[in-house]
Amino acid sequence: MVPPSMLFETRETLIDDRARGCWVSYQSHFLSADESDRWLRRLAAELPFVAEAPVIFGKAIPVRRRSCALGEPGVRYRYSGIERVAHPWPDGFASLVERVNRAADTRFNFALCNEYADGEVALGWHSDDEDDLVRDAPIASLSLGATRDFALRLGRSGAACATVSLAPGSLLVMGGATQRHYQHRVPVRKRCAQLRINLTFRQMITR
Ligand SMILES: O=C(O)CCC(=O)C(=O)O
Repeated sequence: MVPPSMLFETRETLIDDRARGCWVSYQSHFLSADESDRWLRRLAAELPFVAEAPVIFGKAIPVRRRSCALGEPGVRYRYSGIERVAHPWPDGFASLVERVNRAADTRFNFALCNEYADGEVALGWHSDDEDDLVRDAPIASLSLGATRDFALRLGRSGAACATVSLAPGSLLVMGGATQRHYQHRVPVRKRCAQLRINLTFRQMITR
């Protein structure tokens, strides 16, 4: 499949790994500043965020990051010992989902929302490769609020091969086999004092 980055000039290609069938594209101004601000304020006020306690080596470790899930009725996502069942898309959200669908050339039925209160809240290296996800479906990541770095690396160890500062209103899309070959993370940025909300739109298997 041709990466969307090849089709739209406003997108930047961060990874175009044809040998492995992986690509990552980035669009800095997917939403206008005004839209992005409005969604940040609304989602911060309305979403039912709950604290995360991922299970690491069999033990639940509470972290400051909070999350919640949005999506179609009954869709759920299990990852790191956590289960998130989708709350309905908020009022007025359908047109935004439609825009994200068009940008990624797919139809998402779920979004995991992560809240980063400030730059101390981070997310370690991982791949989104759980059994609940449709294999090799794209994942589209919409960022609102504080700009935070997002790093990708090939394999499960070593240094980042690509890093991008995710601006408010930006859309990053990871496609093809990216989750099978690459990991990503949002590192700590101690000087960042602002709130960020990130939504990763996903295609979940419905049973
Ligand atoms: O916050 C981000 O930009 C990335 C979120 C992420 O990696 C995830 O939800 O799996």
